[in-house]
Amino acid sequence: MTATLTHTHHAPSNADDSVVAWVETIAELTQPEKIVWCDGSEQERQRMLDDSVEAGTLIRLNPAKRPNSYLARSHPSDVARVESRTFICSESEDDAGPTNNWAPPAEMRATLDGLLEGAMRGRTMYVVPFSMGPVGSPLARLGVQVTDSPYVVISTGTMTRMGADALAQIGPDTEWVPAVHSVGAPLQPGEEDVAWPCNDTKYIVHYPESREIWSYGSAYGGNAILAKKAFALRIASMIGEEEGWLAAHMLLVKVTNPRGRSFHVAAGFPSACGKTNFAMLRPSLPGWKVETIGDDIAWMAPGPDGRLRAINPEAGFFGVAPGTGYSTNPTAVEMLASNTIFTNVALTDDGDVWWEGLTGEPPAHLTDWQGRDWTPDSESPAAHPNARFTVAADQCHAIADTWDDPAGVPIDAIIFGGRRATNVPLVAQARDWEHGVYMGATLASERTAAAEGTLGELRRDPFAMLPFSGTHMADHWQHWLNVGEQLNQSAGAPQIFQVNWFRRGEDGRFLWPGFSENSRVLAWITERVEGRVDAEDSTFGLVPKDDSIDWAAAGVSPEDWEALFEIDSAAVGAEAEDADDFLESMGPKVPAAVVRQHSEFRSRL
Ligand code: OXD
Ligand code: MN
Repeated sequence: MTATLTHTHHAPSNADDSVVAWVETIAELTQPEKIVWCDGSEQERQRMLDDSVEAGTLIRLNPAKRPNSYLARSHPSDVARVESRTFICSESEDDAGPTNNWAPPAEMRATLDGLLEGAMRGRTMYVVPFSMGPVGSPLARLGVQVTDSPYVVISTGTMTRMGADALAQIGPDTEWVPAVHSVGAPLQPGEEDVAWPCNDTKYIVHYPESREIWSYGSAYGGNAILAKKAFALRIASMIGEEEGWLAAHMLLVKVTNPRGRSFHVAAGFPSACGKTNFAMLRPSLPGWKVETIGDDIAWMAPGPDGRLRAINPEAGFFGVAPGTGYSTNPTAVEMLASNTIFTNVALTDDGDVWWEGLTGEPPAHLTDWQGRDWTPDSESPAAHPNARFTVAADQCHAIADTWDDPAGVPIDAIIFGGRRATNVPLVAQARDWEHGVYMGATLASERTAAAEGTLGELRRDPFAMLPFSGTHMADHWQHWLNVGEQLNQSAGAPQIFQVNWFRRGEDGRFLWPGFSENSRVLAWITERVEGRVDAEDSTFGLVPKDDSIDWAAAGVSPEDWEALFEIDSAAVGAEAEDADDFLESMGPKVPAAVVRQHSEFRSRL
């Protein structure tokens, strides 16, 4: 046992004792062959990439086509976040609430100790310090992940500010989040490794009181890159509720109108509803500019001036590849031209990558995400529907100059959206903050491939945080109401809106073209913020009036434009009843303000 511990003597001399002691405890439990402290340097990254190619975890893509880029193929059983194996183990079950899996923390600790005992045998344990948010920003938070997956180290190196600078921020009095990760596949002496080690048993566990994360059995995305969903959303939502700020599953953009005035907008959509496409929107509207700040997570805190200021705590994009193409998101396609890790996309015969939606025509032959021959006649898609790209934020040429401003950006508008074939209008503005919180609380969307479950099924996804809230969902709503009270309307507190790009006609056609045409809706939103255009009240909120959106220029017919706002009282009524059940299922903590907004919604019907 002590043999493993000698390795921690290689801890950087400035590593805080609290980190060193924790690393030793985890090493004692998991018994790695060696321990490596990551410094985040280019050389370290290149060495790990080269080693991963040698080990078969990564395939080097053709450097003439895709310089410095790699393909990973996961185990076919390890392809998405596993919400059914994700736990919030608060002392009291009520603090996790009805939307989270819960187990008594002592019981869970015993289970995980059993699984993790010797789990890293034969492997290297990497110590990965990281900062969420610009290093040293007052809004940033620190964490340290240990992991036995080089793929996870490489990914965390892209998705966070990882390495020596982050470690140097941790002193004796610094709070930092410890995150333990093992793929759960120890190697016996002489045993050959596999390309994607993982375990059929999976746990992604959060302890709110001690702010710890423990993950076992998966190397995929949010299950394993713990800085992202586990820290920046689940643990951060707990910290935010205590400290008075918001951890939101939201993209961030800077929008500049033809008069040169800029706005910052945060937008929350459930997973795989096009957040990255929206974050990199190329406006069809002449003279407008949209620049990217983040595509997945926003941390937002009320400032002393009564405005809400936001940072993107991440440093890269872990986006869904299928559906990212020249016609839907040319900025992303250009961003992925080099320095990218792809996971579960298809390989072309000349060593490049392809996925459904990248181009109109698929190549005549590919190797699919599982390494099998593929032709356009094949029955299954060439790329897994949840295939991903991992790329640094500064690869995006639409990145805003303020994207890593340590002070954050002031938010002018907050948008909620989902994938809704029916009922929900193209856009509606909340009458006030409380109404906006109601919009967020009752948000629903059709299920996508980013998580397990039946595709297309409608599910409530309040604040797009259903899989990501570390607290009782109703407490989360109350917290939003509380934060709203600290904001100052006259100083420019954000207005709240709801959008739906996905409404379909009776024939199943999308009624709105989406993508670059969404700039028309975004422009309307900023004009509402400025008070330049009128709106009219409707069941869902304030909707555009007098053709203040030029829908004809977007190629939409007058009938379709009307259908985008149509209210089928029977269908909306049925949905309101479903919302009754949903609010009921949240239990007695549902804020009175949300109940009041719901009955107001019903009475307007
Ligand atoms: C993501 C998700 O990966 O929401 O961003 O699933
Ligand atoms: Mn997400």
